[in-house]
Amino acid sequence: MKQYVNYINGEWIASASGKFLPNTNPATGEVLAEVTQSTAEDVDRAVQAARQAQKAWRLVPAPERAEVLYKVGLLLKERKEQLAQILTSEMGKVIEEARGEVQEAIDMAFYMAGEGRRLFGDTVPSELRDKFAMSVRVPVGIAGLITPWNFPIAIISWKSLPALVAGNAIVWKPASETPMIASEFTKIYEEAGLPKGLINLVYGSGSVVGNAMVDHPQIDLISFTGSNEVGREINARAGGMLKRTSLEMGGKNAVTVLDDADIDLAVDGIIWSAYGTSGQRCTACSRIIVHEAVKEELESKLLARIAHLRLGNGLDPSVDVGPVINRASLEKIDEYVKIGVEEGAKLLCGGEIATDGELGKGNFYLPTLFTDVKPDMRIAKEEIFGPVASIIPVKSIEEAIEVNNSVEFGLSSSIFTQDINRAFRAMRDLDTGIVYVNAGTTGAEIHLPFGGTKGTGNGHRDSGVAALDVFTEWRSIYVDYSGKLQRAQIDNK
Ligand code: UN1
Repeated sequence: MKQYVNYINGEWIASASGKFLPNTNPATGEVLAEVTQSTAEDVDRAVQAARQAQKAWRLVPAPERAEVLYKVGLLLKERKEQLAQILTSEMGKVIEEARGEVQEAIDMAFYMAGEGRRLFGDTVPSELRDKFAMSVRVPVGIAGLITPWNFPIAIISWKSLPALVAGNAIVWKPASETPMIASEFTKIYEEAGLPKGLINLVYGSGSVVGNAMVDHPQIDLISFTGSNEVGREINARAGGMLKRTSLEMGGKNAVTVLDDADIDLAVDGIIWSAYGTSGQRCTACSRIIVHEAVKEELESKLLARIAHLRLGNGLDPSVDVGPVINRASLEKIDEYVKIGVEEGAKLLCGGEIATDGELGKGNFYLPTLFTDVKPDMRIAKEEIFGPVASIIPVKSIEEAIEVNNSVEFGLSSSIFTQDINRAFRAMRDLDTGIVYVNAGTTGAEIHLPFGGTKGTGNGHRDSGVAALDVFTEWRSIYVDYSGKLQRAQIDNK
């Protein structure tokens, strides 16, 4: 059985704990590998390595740091297919989506490599004579990255690439469910010539490794993507230490379909964003807010499409919907469906664990659609993270926006309309970090900020130039070449 071990200070090494846990394929139940389970001591070793390495790295000119990122991009591109296969086998998403996800990491690598020659600050005129004023970005130091299994290569690329180009070192805890792709990504950094100690991969649980990272006084910031519950705990623990945290948590994203919408296009957008990745995207559409005038048409067209979705192993290119990540997740989804039925929502299709033939070996849930859902039902408010969507009928755009904004999350929203005035109102009033017009709720591109409002985050963003704000401090610099003491706000007034 292949064993996956940590990468600390440029060495591949198992934890002294001696403990290993199996990694399974969610489509087949097959055990793929065993993974070392680390301790707080491993985290400390990783931090010491990172600290040492960062001392030199911060002095390497950013364009030179970026050379490594370009190589990372090239290696990712070269290995796109191999990485996608690994990703699908341990995470379950269908192969076409896995390729798309690797592409997201490739795009991010080249984009952030370009930042090596930008990392823009401001130069501004000083209010005093013979004085120069500017701001520059400086690295924060050691970045602790805690990443989820649903986008196991894209999300680490959003975090690690800006961290490194800005001159930081990294301690990374990937999700326990996706150790193989984490190892491959780390190997790519190694092969691209990243000096040892700058990325340290530490496998293990959130309660041991994650907490040790959050509590470690020499980790300067934590960038986390995952559940709301864990994000809150990280924030509370880190807050006491005044440690910077960048948190990207859940969503309860809605597609709004107005009465003037192109319904066939809306159906395409909903099917892709509600059932793609088996609904396991933070950006997945789990609410469909529809104008009552087009509700029936939308329902029947959605049902016709759902009936043709093929469940199965994501490595089979004819499959549309893969498994969900594990048994616990499958049970949670099923629990929510039962809650929905009890709350009085009308189940239109699905609503069951799929057990037919080969599907019984994996964690498959039938694509599920509820209708006549009320905005205050639990299935309309809480994140389910599975292939379950709820239709909520409304009477107007005003009501649609109100329903969209009524949840505690604020990641993504979408509106289908052909009326430019309504589209612009929605762009102004939908209170999410990402808004789509005439497209589903998924499909963010890497050069814009990714993140959300309210319970989705804490004001920071992944990806885009905004990611640099997480991984840098601003330093404002004043150079006085007048040869005398000049007092700002006083001597020039
Ligand atoms: C996530 O679900 O956490 O916009 C990331 C999208 C993808 C990224 C999703 N590009 O759906």
